Amino acid sequence: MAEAQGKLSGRPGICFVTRGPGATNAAIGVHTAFQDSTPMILFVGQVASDQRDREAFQEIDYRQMFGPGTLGLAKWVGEVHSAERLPEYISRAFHTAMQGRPGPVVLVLPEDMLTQAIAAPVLPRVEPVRAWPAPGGLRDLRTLLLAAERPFVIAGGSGWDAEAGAALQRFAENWQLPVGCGFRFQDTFDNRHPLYAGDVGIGINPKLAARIAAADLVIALGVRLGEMTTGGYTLLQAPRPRQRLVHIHSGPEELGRVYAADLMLQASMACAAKALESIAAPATVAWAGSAAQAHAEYEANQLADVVAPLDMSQVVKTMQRLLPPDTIYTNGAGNYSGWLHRFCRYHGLQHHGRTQLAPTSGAMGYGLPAAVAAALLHPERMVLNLTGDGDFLMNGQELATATGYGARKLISVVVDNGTYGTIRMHQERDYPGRVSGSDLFNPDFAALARAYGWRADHVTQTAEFESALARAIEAGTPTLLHLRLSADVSTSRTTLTAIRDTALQRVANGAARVWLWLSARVCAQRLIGCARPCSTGWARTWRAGVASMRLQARVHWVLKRPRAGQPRCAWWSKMPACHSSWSV
Ligand SMILES: Cc1ncc(C[n+]2csc(CCOP(=O)(O)OP(=O)(O)O)c2C)c(N)n1
Ligand SMILES: [Mg+2]
Repeated sequence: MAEAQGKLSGRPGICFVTRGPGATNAAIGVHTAFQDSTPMILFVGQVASDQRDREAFQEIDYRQMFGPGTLGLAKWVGEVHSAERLPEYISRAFHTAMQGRPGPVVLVLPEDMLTQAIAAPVLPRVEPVRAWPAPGGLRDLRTLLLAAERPFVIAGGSGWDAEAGAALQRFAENWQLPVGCGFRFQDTFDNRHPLYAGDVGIGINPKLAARIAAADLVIALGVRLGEMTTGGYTLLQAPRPRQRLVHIHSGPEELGRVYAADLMLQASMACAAKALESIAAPATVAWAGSAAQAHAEYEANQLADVVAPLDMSQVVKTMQRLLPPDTIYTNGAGNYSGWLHRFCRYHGLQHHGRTQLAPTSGAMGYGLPAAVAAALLHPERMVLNLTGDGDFLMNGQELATATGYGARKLISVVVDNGTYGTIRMHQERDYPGRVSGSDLFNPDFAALARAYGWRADHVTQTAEFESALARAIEAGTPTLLHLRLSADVSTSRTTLTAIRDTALQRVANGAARVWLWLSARVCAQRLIGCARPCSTGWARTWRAGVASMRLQARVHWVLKRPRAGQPRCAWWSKMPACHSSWSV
């Protein structure tokens, strides 16, 4: 919830937890804030100073646990030993959380320090110091743009405000640049704008992926260029992409961290876009028309085959049709989120601020608490949480928080497919037909929600969704919609059956190849009258070679038993044991 508040407000969300189990419980939120560059401060209790290092009750060394910042949890961990210095530490925590690349800070509060009475000064409200891009860098960027033929902008990350969102749009318009949004930062650029090309994340539109791969200049604006935004570092090859790369980011430590960009500019996003819109554009650009084509491909990707009885693309489109434009959408992790990413059109920061709360860390359980936080922070706005069944079960108890604190315009749509569908998808793809631990044994989510004081409805067919959602909006009280979806409907593009069939085909093809190879060798060996079935050219490594020999000899032995008196290939059995997957 604190992370979501940080995302929505741009100022640190505040979270207080007890020591030990409280801190470990909060770790997933800290990690989420780190990967999303969200300002957040976690205050953690600590054992009294005179008990330290005894592994006293619930004691943990939080500097070891959460720090240092380079390891990917907290940006900074401070431990306050004197109550007199609390203002200094808290002021630093706010500055650190908001400045440079925003992120989470952990402040540790030993028990004895908490009861001291002090007369420390109250420090002024912290406003983050912001960095503008260097003017020389802007000139270089202009030169790169003028030399480009197929430029592309990927925008996202944190630290934006409404003005910066509007400035980004003007920059794109001035230069007619196609713009994609980084993974789970889809609200950075208005998805309805004719220059919008789509989201650059999991399940990316293949045409968009091809466009980025074929670009000759990529301007990464605010995004970290992580694994999800770069298609596993393939759209932009690490460390030296094929495309020319301009990387603009608020954290100097992110610049050059993975990519050797052609131009790197350190700037806060609130300033960067305003600087970019001041770069003078020529009357015409070499790539005129390509942005319109990119947008047409985005629109074409909005079309999908009809799925019966429950069509998730229609569910998302119905949501957008019925819900007000400033609705905040939240989700966690799971294949279900793919429908939201593909079909929800976020409106751009200049219109309603952030409207997408979603973890780039892929933390399941994020969406519901984020939605509760959003509903309490913005009681005038609708908040819609789309969640998987596995995802919901991670933090479903937050229904009580919503009820207890009087959230109203809050809807949670649970996509119940009875499985950790993402994991099942991977199982079918790599080990077809071998399902392991991915089934879920779900409650009646609607009944569960009613027990928490929520309204609830079941939906099993596309046609039922619209009226159920309309009732939820009308009700003005938290409502859970329990959607039952066939587990076979794996993603917005394919089914489990198709994934399994393809994988089985691959396995069959592989087996056929091995069989042909073995048969060919056996035939060759018969032809040349060789007693040894295994001679040369087998596998590259010793272990694989040993394994293939054993396999070949075994198959030979089973299928082509040698004639009496003829020496059988027994020497292979003297080979050392082999532990490769080829073992037979
Ligand atoms: C806290 C956490 N645990 C585990 C994972 C790994 N994981 C990613 S998606 C997923 C399954 C999601 O299941 P569900 O919410 O039912 O969505 P579905 O894929 O079925 O649509 C899992 C286990 C994760 N991302 N986060
Ligand atoms: Mg599921």
